[in-house]
Amino acid sequence: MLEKNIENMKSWRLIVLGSGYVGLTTAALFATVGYNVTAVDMNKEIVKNVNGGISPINEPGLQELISHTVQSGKLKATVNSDLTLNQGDTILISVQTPVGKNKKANLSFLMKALESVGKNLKKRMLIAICSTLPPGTMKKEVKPLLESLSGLKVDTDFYLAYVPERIAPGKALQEFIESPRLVGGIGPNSTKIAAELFGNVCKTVIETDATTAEIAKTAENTFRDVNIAFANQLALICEQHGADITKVIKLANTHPRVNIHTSGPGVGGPCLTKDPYLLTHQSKPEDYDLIYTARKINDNMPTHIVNLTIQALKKAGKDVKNSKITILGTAYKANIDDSRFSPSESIIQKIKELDATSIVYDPYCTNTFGAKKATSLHESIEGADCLIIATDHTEFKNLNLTIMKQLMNDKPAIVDGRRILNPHEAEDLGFIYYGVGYRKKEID
Ligand code: SAJ
Repeated sequence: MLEKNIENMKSWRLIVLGSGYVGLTTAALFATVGYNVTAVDMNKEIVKNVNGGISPINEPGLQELISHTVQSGKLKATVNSDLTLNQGDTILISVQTPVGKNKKANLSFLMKALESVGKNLKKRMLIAICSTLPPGTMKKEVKPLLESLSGLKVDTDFYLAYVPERIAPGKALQEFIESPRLVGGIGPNSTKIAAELFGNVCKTVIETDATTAEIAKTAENTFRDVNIAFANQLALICEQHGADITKVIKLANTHPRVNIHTSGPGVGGPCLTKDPYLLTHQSKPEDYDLIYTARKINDNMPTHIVNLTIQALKKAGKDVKNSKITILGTAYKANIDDSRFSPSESIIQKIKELDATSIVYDPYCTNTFGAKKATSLHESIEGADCLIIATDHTEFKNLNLTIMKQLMNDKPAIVDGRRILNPHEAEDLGFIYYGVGYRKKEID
């Protein structure tokens, strides 16, 4: 029976539940390799755009795939999920699993999706969940719910697997195809059939069980978060000793088994700020204090940036109150238009509380977190007392310091949260330069 299922796989109708940036990437790629795909979302605007051949998100290459597959009839979108689910052979679930204010996973979107899936579950269907999950969710929640709603048995009547996404904004298509894809089934048949399906798009598929895949997925970003927290603490140590974090990390990383990440103004984005909480869901902070402490260290970096700003302005003989502070970048990382959970939000908020004037420039993002928006770098810098570099966009790496010096107020200050400028060049030109993990040595 399983062999027969796999043989007919290419004729399967795929339903992708949740058409955010993961769901749409999934839908467009499966449609491109020849599957009939229906992307489902409750947001009518997304559905309208996709059916018009327009990508609702700005992801390199996705626009072309969507317009091509919609035109060829392989991809369509709908808001009508119950009717659609009935017609599917495989349902891929990629709804959001955010963490709430209490730092616990909010699985309500997933549960709602599973209820419709469970009611429409037919024999031999494959259900693959791609959303990030707290460990144990597949076994303890998804499996029992689907079995009880459908009256069918997993791994014999229908197939169920956890296939976490591993794609980063800005390179989603390439990473979907090239990053090894973990496939953790609830039972060996489920693993095998889901691995076959994903092998049609992903170059490498690694078979495992659902719980191991859940832990591995959340461990990846938690590892990065803890590593960055370590780099951020090292940065503070460097500041204390008048050393430079960029040199320290470069030297330490010449050790063949050391790979310290980069310090900065804090950690943003939808992945690293969330996955540590999913990994430790249902535990007390004291049970896994390394992970929680790392989150706290990274969350505290925007405050450190603001403290450096206060110090820099003080050195210039200026009060923060009524100073004009320019923030370069609201995107959470370089060269993307995504500002979700960006450290800039907290920096801007704190500057406001200090009664300073804040102005923001970002070549990609429209979000200003309530600060005034400048439409050009020139406009943002003119008359500024201090410049905070919050995002390492390529445009900011090529700043012309001589021109900036002419545009800014007397005794201009720079707080380099990304360490993209040359401190010596800035200091030689007369800037008061502060950077994360950098303190000018008094004696060489
Ligand atoms: N950051 C640092 N120091 C570093 C690396 C990142 O401060 O050394 C900051 C970034 O500026 C950003 C945040 O951390 O604010 C997150 O950065 P990220 O590069 O990890 O970017 P994300 O959040 O887009 O992470 C995604 C993740 N992908 C998935 O969850 C599927 C992550 O696992 C990838 O490693 C990353 O993209 C990537 O490589 O682009």
